[in-house]
Amino acid sequence: MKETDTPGTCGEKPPLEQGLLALFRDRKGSVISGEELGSALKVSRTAVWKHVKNLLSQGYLIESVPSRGYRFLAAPDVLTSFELTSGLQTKRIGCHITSVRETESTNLLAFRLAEDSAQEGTVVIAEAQTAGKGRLGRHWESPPGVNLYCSVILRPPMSPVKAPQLTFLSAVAVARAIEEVTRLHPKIKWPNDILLHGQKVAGLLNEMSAETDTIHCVVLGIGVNINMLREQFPSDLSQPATSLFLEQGVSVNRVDFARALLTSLDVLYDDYLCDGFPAIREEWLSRSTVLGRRVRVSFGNRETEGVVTGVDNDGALLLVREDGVAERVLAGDVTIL
Ligand code: BT5
Repeated sequence: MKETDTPGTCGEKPPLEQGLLALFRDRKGSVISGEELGSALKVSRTAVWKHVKNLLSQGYLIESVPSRGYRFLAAPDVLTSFELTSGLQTKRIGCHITSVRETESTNLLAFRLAEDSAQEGTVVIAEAQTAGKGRLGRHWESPPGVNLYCSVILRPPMSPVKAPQLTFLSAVAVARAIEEVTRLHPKIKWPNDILLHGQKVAGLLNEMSAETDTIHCVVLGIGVNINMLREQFPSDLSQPATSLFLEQGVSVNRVDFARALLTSLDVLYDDYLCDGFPAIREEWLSRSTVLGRRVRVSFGNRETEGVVTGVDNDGALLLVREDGVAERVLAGDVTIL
Protein backbone atom coordinates (compact mmCIF):
# COMPACT_ATOMS: atom_id res chain seq x y z
CA MET A 1 0.00 0.00 0.00
CA LYS A 2 1.19 3.48 -0.78
CA GLU A 3 0.16 6.42 1.33
CA THR A 4 0.30 10.17 1.06
CA ASP A 5 -0.71 12.93 3.35
CA THR A 6 -0.65 15.96 1.11
CA PRO A 7 0.68 19.27 2.52
CA GLY A 8 -1.45 20.88 5.22
CA THR A 9 -2.69 17.45 5.98
CA CYS A 10 -3.20 15.15 8.86
CA GLY A 11 -0.47 12.92 10.04
CA GLU A 12 2.41 13.55 7.66
CA LYS A 13 4.93 11.37 9.49
CA PRO A 14 8.71 11.49 9.27
CA PRO A 15 10.16 8.07 8.35
CA LEU A 16 11.51 7.57 11.88
CA GLU A 17 8.09 7.91 13.48
CA GLN A 18 6.68 5.54 10.88
CA GLY A 19 9.42 3.05 11.68
CA LEU A 20 8.76 3.36 15.40
CA LEU A 21 5.02 2.81 14.92
CA ALA A 22 5.67 -0.21 12.71
CA LEU A 23 7.85 -1.76 15.45
CA PHE A 24 5.26 -0.99 18.13
CA ARG A 25 2.48 -2.49 16.01
CA ASP A 26 4.41 -5.73 15.45
CA ARG A 27 4.81 -6.17 19.20
CA LYS A 28 1.58 -4.55 20.40
CA GLY A 29 1.09 -4.92 24.15
CA SER A 30 4.69 -5.86 24.98
CA VAL A 31 7.40 -3.62 26.40
CA ILE A 32 10.26 -2.82 24.00
CA SER A 33 13.44 -1.28 25.39
CA GLY A 34 14.71 2.10 24.15
CA GLU A 35 17.96 0.36 23.27
CA GLU A 36 16.26 -2.22 21.04
CA LEU A 37 14.16 0.45 19.32
CA GLY A 38 17.23 2.64 18.85
CA SER A 39 19.34 -0.13 17.32
CA ALA A 40 16.50 -1.24 15.00
CA LEU A 41 16.12 2.32 13.75
CA LYS A 42 19.84 3.15 13.94
CA VAL A 43 19.39 6.12 16.29
CA SER A 44 20.24 6.88 19.93
CA ARG A 45 17.92 6.18 22.88
CA THR A 46 17.52 9.95 23.31
CA ALA A 47 16.30 10.20 19.70
CA VAL A 48 13.82 7.37 20.38
CA TRP A 49 12.46 9.28 23.39
CA LYS A 50 12.15 12.47 21.30
CA HIS A 51 10.04 10.65 18.69
CA VAL A 52 7.92 8.90 21.33
CA LYS A 53 7.17 12.37 22.77
CA ASN A 54 6.12 13.57 19.31
CA LEU A 55 3.79 10.60 18.91
CA LEU A 56 2.31 11.26 22.38
CA SER A 57 1.59 14.85 21.33
CA GLN A 58 -0.31 13.50 18.29
CA GLY A 59 -2.59 11.45 20.54
CA TYR A 60 -0.85 8.04 20.43
CA LEU A 61 -0.97 6.26 23.78
CA ILE A 62 2.49 4.91 24.59
CA GLU A 63 3.34 3.96 28.15
CA SER A 64 6.90 4.52 29.46
CA VAL A 65 7.73 1.60 31.74
CA PRO A 66 10.55 2.73 34.11
CA SER A 67 13.93 1.11 33.35
CA ARG A 68 12.32 -1.32 30.84
CA GLY A 69 11.16 0.69 27.82
CA TYR A 70 7.92 1.56 26.03
CA ARG A 71 4.57 -0.17 25.55
CA PHE A 72 2.27 0.85 22.67
CA LEU A 73 -1.35 1.01 23.84
CA ALA A 74 -3.47 2.73 21.18
CA ALA A 75 -3.51 4.97 18.12
CA PRO A 76 -5.64 8.14 18.01
CA ASP A 77 -8.86 8.02 15.99
CA VAL A 78 -7.58 10.21 13.15
CA LEU A 79 -8.05 9.34 9.52
CA THR A 80 -4.45 9.51 8.35
CA SER A 81 -3.33 7.42 5.41
CA PHE A 82 -0.75 5.87 7.72
CA GLU A 83 -3.40 4.58 10.15
CA LEU A 84 -5.79 3.54 7.39
CA THR A 85 -3.29 1.53 5.42
CA SER A 86 -1.88 -0.43 8.36
CA GLY A 87 -3.58 -3.79 8.26
CA LEU A 88 -5.67 -2.98 5.17
CA GLN A 89 -5.66 -6.01 2.90
CA THR A 90 -7.43 -5.07 -0.29
CA LYS A 91 -6.83 -5.82 -3.96
CA ARG A 92 -7.63 -2.42 -5.45
CA ILE A 93 -9.47 -0.05 -3.13
CA GLY A 94 -7.03 1.92 -0.98
CA CYS A 95 -3.98 1.04 -3.12
CA HIS A 96 -3.18 4.71 -2.57
CA ILE A 97 -4.76 6.91 0.13
CA THR A 98 -4.60 10.69 0.25
CA SER A 99 -5.81 12.10 3.54
CA VAL A 100 -6.25 15.80 4.20
CA ARG A 101 -7.34 17.83 7.18
CA GLU A 102 -9.76 19.92 5.21
CA THR A 103 -10.86 20.28 1.60
CA GLU A 104 -13.82 21.77 -0.25
CA SER A 105 -15.11 18.37 -1.30
CA THR A 106 -13.34 15.01 -1.45
CA ASN A 107 -15.11 14.38 -4.79
CA LEU A 108 -13.52 17.52 -6.27
CA LEU A 109 -10.09 16.56 -4.98
CA ALA A 110 -10.53 12.99 -6.28
CA PHE A 111 -11.42 14.33 -9.75
CA ARG A 112 -8.29 16.48 -9.74
CA LEU A 113 -6.20 13.42 -8.85
CA ALA A 114 -8.00 11.33 -11.49
CA GLU A 115 -7.22 13.94 -14.16
CA ASP A 116 -3.64 13.68 -13.00
CA SER A 117 -3.86 9.95 -13.88
CA ALA A 118 -4.40 8.59 -10.32
CA GLN A 119 -4.67 4.83 -10.27
CA GLU A 120 -7.95 2.93 -9.89
CA GLY A 121 -8.64 2.35 -6.20
CA THR A 122 -7.13 5.67 -5.08
CA VAL A 123 -9.01 6.99 -2.06
CA VAL A 124 -9.33 10.57 -0.82
CA ILE A 125 -10.34 11.13 2.80
CA ALA A 126 -10.85 14.42 4.64
CA GLU A 127 -11.36 15.22 8.32
CA ALA A 128 -13.65 18.10 7.24
CA GLN A 129 -15.20 19.51 4.06
CA THR A 130 -15.87 23.22 3.59
CA ALA A 131 -18.23 22.70 0.62
CA GLY A 132 -19.34 19.06 0.89
CA LYS A 133 -21.65 18.23 -2.03
CA GLY A 134 -24.99 16.47 -2.06
CA ARG A 135 -26.92 15.73 -5.26
CA LEU A 136 -28.33 18.51 -7.47
CA GLY A 137 -26.11 21.19 -5.96
CA ARG A 138 -27.23 20.46 -2.41
CA HIS A 139 -24.92 20.80 0.60
CA TRP A 140 -23.49 17.98 2.74
CA GLU A 141 -22.82 19.06 6.33
CA SER A 142 -19.23 18.00 7.09
CA PRO A 143 -17.96 19.06 10.55
CA PRO A 144 -14.36 18.11 11.46
CA GLY A 145 -13.21 15.05 13.34
CA VAL A 146 -16.49 13.18 13.79
CA ASN A 147 -17.52 11.62 10.48
CA LEU A 148 -16.19 9.98 7.34
CA TYR A 149 -15.98 11.90 4.06
CA CYS A 150 -14.34 9.84 1.37
CA SER A 151 -14.13 9.47 -2.40
CA VAL A 152 -12.90 6.46 -4.32
CA ILE A 153 -11.62 6.58 -7.90
CA LEU A 154 -12.69 3.70 -10.14
CA ARG A 155 -11.92 3.11 -13.80
CA PRO A 156 -14.30 0.28 -14.71
CA PRO A 157 -13.90 -1.13 -18.23
CA MET A 158 -17.56 -0.73 -19.17
CA SER A 159 -20.11 1.50 -20.85
CA PRO A 160 -21.09 4.75 -19.05
CA VAL A 161 -24.75 3.65 -19.07
CA LYS A 162 -23.88 1.06 -16.43
CA ALA A 163 -22.33 3.61 -14.04
CA PRO A 164 -25.51 3.98 -11.88
CA GLN A 165 -25.00 0.34 -10.85
CA LEU A 166 -21.98 1.54 -8.86
CA THR A 167 -24.25 3.65 -6.64
CA PHE A 168 -26.00 0.41 -5.66
CA LEU A 169 -22.62 -1.20 -5.05
CA SER A 170 -21.52 1.61 -2.74
CA ALA A 171 -24.85 1.57 -0.86
CA VAL A 172 -24.45 -2.14 -0.16
CA ALA A 173 -20.81 -1.58 0.88
CA VAL A 174 -21.81 1.11 3.40
CA ALA A 175 -24.61 -1.10 4.79
CA ARG A 176 -22.21 -4.05 5.20
CA ALA A 177 -19.60 -1.85 6.93
CA ILE A 178 -22.18 -0.50 9.38
CA GLU A 179 -23.26 -4.06 10.21
CA GLU A 180 -19.67 -5.16 10.69
CA VAL A 181 -18.66 -2.37 13.06
CA THR A 182 -21.93 -1.87 14.99
CA ARG A 183 -24.94 -3.94 15.95
CA LEU A 184 -27.18 -1.77 13.79
CA HIS A 185 -29.15 -2.89 10.72
CA PRO A 186 -29.25 -0.17 8.07
CA LYS A 187 -31.77 0.09 5.25
CA ILE A 188 -31.20 1.59 1.81
CA LYS A 189 -33.52 4.18 0.29
CA TRP A 190 -33.38 4.67 -3.47
CA PRO A 191 -31.29 6.09 -4.89
CA ASN A 192 -28.56 7.06 -2.47
CA ASP A 193 -29.56 7.20 1.19
CA ILE A 194 -28.61 4.84 3.99
CA LEU A 195 -31.10 4.94 6.85
CA LEU A 196 -31.17 3.83 10.47
CA HIS A 197 -34.62 3.69 12.03
CA GLY A 198 -35.88 5.83 9.13
CA GLN A 199 -33.25 8.56 9.56
CA LYS A 200 -30.43 9.32 7.13
CA VAL A 201 -27.02 8.20 8.41
CA ALA A 202 -25.10 8.25 5.11
CA GLY A 203 -25.37 9.68 1.62
CA LEU A 204 -23.71 8.80 -1.67
CA LEU A 205 -22.72 11.05 -4.54
CA ASN A 206 -21.26 9.18 -7.49
CA GLU A 207 -19.92 11.29 -10.33
CA MET A 208 -18.37 10.33 -13.64
CA SER A 209 -16.15 11.62 -16.39
CA ALA A 210 -16.87 9.77 -19.65
CA GLU A 211 -17.11 9.85 -23.43
CA THR A 212 -19.80 8.11 -25.49
CA ASP A 213 -18.65 4.54 -24.81
CA THR A 214 -15.77 4.94 -22.39
CA ILE A 215 -15.60 5.78 -18.72
CA HIS A 216 -12.52 7.83 -17.83
CA CYS A 217 -13.30 7.56 -14.15
CA VAL A 218 -16.11 7.22 -11.66
CA VAL A 219 -15.73 8.90 -8.27
CA LEU A 220 -17.72 7.20 -5.51
CA GLY A 221 -18.40 9.90 -2.91
CA ILE A 222 -19.45 8.55 0.48
CA GLY A 223 -20.41 10.54 3.57
CA VAL A 224 -21.18 8.63 6.78
CA ASN A 225 -22.28 10.30 10.02
CA ILE A 226 -20.26 8.37 12.56
CA ASN A 227 -19.92 10.26 15.86
CA MET A 228 -21.85 13.41 14.91
CA LEU A 229 -23.81 14.92 17.80
CA ARG A 230 -27.42 16.07 17.60
CA GLU A 231 -26.41 19.75 17.89
CA GLN A 232 -24.03 19.43 14.91
CA PHE A 233 -26.89 18.81 12.44
CA PRO A 234 -28.32 21.87 10.70
CA SER A 235 -31.93 22.63 11.65
CA ASP A 236 -33.16 22.83 8.04
CA LEU A 237 -32.48 19.26 6.84
CA SER A 238 -34.89 17.97 4.20
CA GLN A 239 -35.30 14.67 6.09
CA PRO A 240 -34.46 13.46 9.63
CA ALA A 241 -30.81 12.54 10.08
CA THR A 242 -28.76 10.61 12.60
CA SER A 243 -25.29 9.17 13.29
CA LEU A 244 -24.01 5.75 14.34
CA PHE A 245 -23.19 7.23 17.75
CA LEU A 246 -26.71 8.63 18.22
CA GLU A 247 -28.27 5.28 17.27
CA GLN A 248 -26.16 2.99 19.44
CA GLY A 249 -25.14 5.36 22.24
CA VAL A 250 -21.47 4.40 21.96
CA SER A 251 -18.90 6.14 19.79
CA VAL A 252 -17.43 4.27 16.85
CA ASN A 253 -13.73 4.18 15.96
CA ARG A 254 -13.56 5.97 12.61
CA VAL A 255 -10.39 4.25 11.45
CA ASP A 256 -12.02 0.83 12.04
CA PHE A 257 -15.11 1.97 10.17
CA ALA A 258 -13.13 3.36 7.24
CA ARG A 259 -11.10 0.15 6.94
CA ALA A 260 -14.30 -1.94 7.02
CA LEU A 261 -15.82 0.25 4.31
CA LEU A 262 -12.78 0.11 2.01
CA THR A 263 -12.65 -3.66 2.47
CA SER A 264 -16.33 -4.17 1.65
CA LEU A 265 -16.03 -1.88 -1.39
CA ASP A 266 -13.04 -3.90 -2.55
CA VAL A 267 -14.82 -7.25 -2.22
CA LEU A 268 -18.00 -6.01 -3.89
CA TYR A 269 -16.15 -4.30 -6.75
CA ASP A 270 -14.14 -7.44 -7.42
CA ASP A 271 -17.35 -9.53 -7.48
CA TYR A 272 -18.99 -6.92 -9.71
CA LEU A 273 -16.17 -7.01 -12.27
CA CYS A 274 -16.37 -10.84 -12.36
CA ASP A 275 -20.09 -11.50 -12.09
CA GLY A 276 -21.86 -8.24 -12.95
CA PHE A 277 -24.83 -6.54 -11.33
CA PRO A 278 -27.36 -9.32 -10.40
CA ALA A 279 -25.98 -10.27 -6.97
CA ILE A 280 -25.56 -6.63 -5.96
CA ARG A 281 -29.09 -5.84 -7.06
CA GLU A 282 -30.42 -8.80 -5.03
CA GLU A 283 -28.62 -7.67 -1.87
CA TRP A 284 -29.65 -4.07 -2.47
CA LEU A 285 -33.32 -5.12 -2.83
CA SER A 286 -33.14 -7.23 0.34
CA ARG A 287 -31.95 -4.13 2.22
CA SER A 288 -34.30 -1.70 0.51
CA THR A 289 -36.91 0.39 2.34
CA VAL A 290 -38.93 0.99 -0.80
CA LEU A 291 -39.60 -2.45 -2.32
CA GLY A 292 -43.34 -3.13 -2.29
CA ARG A 293 -44.10 0.29 -0.80
CA ARG A 294 -46.22 3.09 -2.23
CA VAL A 295 -43.96 6.06 -2.88
CA ARG A 296 -43.96 9.52 -4.39
CA VAL A 297 -40.92 10.42 -6.51
CA SER A 298 -40.27 14.10 -7.23
CA PHE A 299 -37.79 15.50 -9.68
CA GLY A 300 -37.87 19.27 -10.20
CA ASN A 301 -41.56 20.06 -10.70
CA ARG A 302 -42.40 16.53 -11.93
CA GLU A 303 -43.99 14.02 -9.58
CA THR A 304 -45.18 10.48 -9.89
CA GLU A 305 -46.68 7.98 -7.43
CA GLY A 306 -46.85 4.21 -7.39
CA VAL A 307 -45.89 0.92 -5.77
CA VAL A 308 -42.23 -0.06 -6.17
CA THR A 309 -41.70 -3.40 -7.94
CA GLY A 310 -37.90 -3.35 -8.28
CA VAL A 311 -34.93 -1.67 -9.95
CA ASP A 312 -33.64 -2.41 -13.44
CA ASN A 313 -30.14 -2.75 -14.86
CA ASP A 314 -29.81 1.00 -15.36
CA GLY A 315 -30.57 1.63 -11.68
CA ALA A 316 -34.02 2.97 -12.54
CA LEU A 317 -36.80 2.54 -9.99
CA LEU A 318 -39.71 0.48 -11.34
CA LEU A 319 -43.18 1.55 -10.26
CA VAL A 320 -46.74 0.53 -10.99
CA ARG A 321 -49.06 3.54 -10.82
CA GLU A 322 -52.57 3.37 -9.41
CA ASP A 323 -53.98 3.27 -12.98
CA GLY A 324 -51.91 0.09 -13.58
CA VAL A 325 -49.35 1.76 -15.85
CA ALA A 326 -45.73 0.72 -15.26
CA GLU A 327 -43.14 3.50 -14.96
CA ARG A 328 -39.36 3.70 -14.89
CA VAL A 329 -37.87 6.54 -12.88
CA LEU A 330 -34.22 7.37 -13.44
CA ALA A 331 -33.73 10.17 -10.90
CA GLY A 332 -35.55 11.93 -8.10
CA ASP A 333 -36.25 12.09 -4.38
CA VAL A 334 -38.45 9.40 -2.87
CA THR A 335 -41.04 9.90 -0.14
CA ILE A 336 -42.57 6.74 1.29
CA LEU A 337 -46.33 7.25 1.53
C1 BT5 B 1 -26.45 13.03 -0.65
O1 BT5 B 1 -27.09 14.00 -1.35
O2 BT5 B 1 -26.92 12.35 0.22
C2 BT5 B 1 -25.00 12.83 -1.06
C3 BT5 B 1 -24.04 13.12 0.05
C4 BT5 B 1 -22.63 12.74 -0.34
C5 BT5 B 1 -21.62 13.29 0.62
C6 BT5 B 1 -20.23 12.77 0.33
S1 BT5 B 1 -19.08 13.22 1.55
C7 BT5 B 1 -17.76 12.70 0.57
C8 BT5 B 1 -18.08 13.10 -0.85
N1 BT5 B 1 -17.61 14.45 -1.11
C9 BT5 B 1 -18.63 15.30 -1.33
O3 BT5 B 1 -18.50 16.52 -1.56
N2 BT5 B 1 -19.80 14.64 -1.25
C10 BT5 B 1 -19.60 13.23 -0.99
P1 BT5 B 1 -28.63 14.34 -1.23
O4 BT5 B 1 -29.46 13.10 -1.37
O5 BT5 B 1 -28.84 15.43 -2.20
O6 BT5 B 1 -28.79 14.83 0.25
C11 BT5 B 1 -28.42 16.13 0.63
C12 BT5 B 1 -29.41 16.58 1.69
O7 BT5 B 1 -29.17 15.82 2.88
C13 BT5 B 1 -29.20 18.05 2.10
O8 BT5 B 1 -29.99 18.90 1.32
C14 BT5 B 1 -29.62 18.06 3.57
O9 BT5 B 1 -31.04 18.20 3.68
C15 BT5 B 1 -29.26 16.64 4.03
N3 BT5 B 1 -27.95 16.61 4.71
C16 BT5 B 1 -26.90 17.47 4.61
N4 BT5 B 1 -25.88 17.07 5.36
C17 BT5 B 1 -26.27 15.93 5.98
C18 BT5 B 1 -25.64 15.03 6.87
N5 BT5 B 1 -24.38 15.17 7.28
N6 BT5 B 1 -26.37 13.97 7.29
C19 BT5 B 1 -27.63 13.76 6.87
N7 BT5 B 1 -28.28 14.57 6.02
C20 BT5 B 1 -27.61 15.64 5.58
